[in-house]
Amino acid sequence: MIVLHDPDTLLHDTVELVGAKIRSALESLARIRTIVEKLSESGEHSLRTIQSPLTSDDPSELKALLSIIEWTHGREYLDHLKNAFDQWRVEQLIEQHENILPECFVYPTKVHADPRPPKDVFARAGYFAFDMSSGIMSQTYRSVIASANLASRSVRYVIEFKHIPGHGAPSVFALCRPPGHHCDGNRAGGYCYINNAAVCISKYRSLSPFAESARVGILDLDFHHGNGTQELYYSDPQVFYASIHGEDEFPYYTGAASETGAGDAVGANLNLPLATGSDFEEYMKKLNQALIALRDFRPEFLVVSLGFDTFHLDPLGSFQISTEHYALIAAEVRRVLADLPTVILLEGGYVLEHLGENVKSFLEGWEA
Ligand code: Q9C
Ligand code: ZN
Repeated sequence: MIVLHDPDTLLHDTVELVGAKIRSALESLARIRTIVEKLSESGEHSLRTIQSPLTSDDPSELKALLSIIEWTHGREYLDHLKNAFDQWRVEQLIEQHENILPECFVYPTKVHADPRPPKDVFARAGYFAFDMSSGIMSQTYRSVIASANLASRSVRYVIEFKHIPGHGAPSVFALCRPPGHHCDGNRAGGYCYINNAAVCISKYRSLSPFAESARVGILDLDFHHGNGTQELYYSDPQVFYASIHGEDEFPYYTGAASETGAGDAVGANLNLPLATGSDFEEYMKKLNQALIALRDFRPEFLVVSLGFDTFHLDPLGSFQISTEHYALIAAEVRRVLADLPTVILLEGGYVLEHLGENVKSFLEGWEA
């Protein structure tokens, strides 16, 4: 399996608010470090290092990526991610590792149905975010762009690869960080700043001769519901979103089975919430349901949002999935959908001691 990585994804280093305490975010740079280490020592996977367009000499690369990101993300929001930290820095003397966390969240009122972003940088942070786990530090933008770039490059890889007869369709695994599935294009949240799955879909459509009509499937296997991805494609009949996630868990306001899509897209959104503490057997039933629905949609391209916070020891999850199970999960996805070119994107997963072997197990099951 080809695995794409960019060292720039390690630059972002934030804090989160838990209770009344600020602590380093669970979504840490050590996650990528440990995965890269594990995959390089095993030698079975070809780990390729990609250069971020922010460090490239060719300015057209950045322009091209931004135009793809802007299919689904607001310009003002992206400018905020890029500039918030420096705006604050010129106002006062601060340290490199300090973070911008929201002061005041936006909320609808009778007076302002569609409030505009405020001037104050901490107030803006609350306009462009929905939680306190998604702070902006000096290097956040660099990692966010590197992460989105990995998603975009993965699409090129799977499209350019030859389909070897007798093997499944080409697939690539992108070591994205920060993750993406909680971002809806105008708000950061749940450690996510740019929706990398949406970047894949826009990139795929930009390369497809019948852009908007390309049918795409998304399989979201992170422990948390991908509210951002769901929101972006909720009324898009050409995109099928399927998610298996913890019921009544973060992000709390979405993920119910009753959310099935809007307008022409009714039936193209499938939420399969699982009760707290669900085990592998229960998980596999939902997985099979998701895979059958995706197959019946007849997409031509698949994005897997892959979180390892379904692991039994994960501090943010409650499912009883073990390292060996990831191979079985991957094999099952491949058994049903192997004819689809697939990009796998890293989302969550927070047990540093097991993250590398869990990823390895998944990739082994995928290739078996
Ligand atoms: N006590 C992903 O897995 N809340 N995001 C953390 C910590 C945010 C999870 C609170 C959870 C976000 C990509
Ligand atoms: Zn998650």
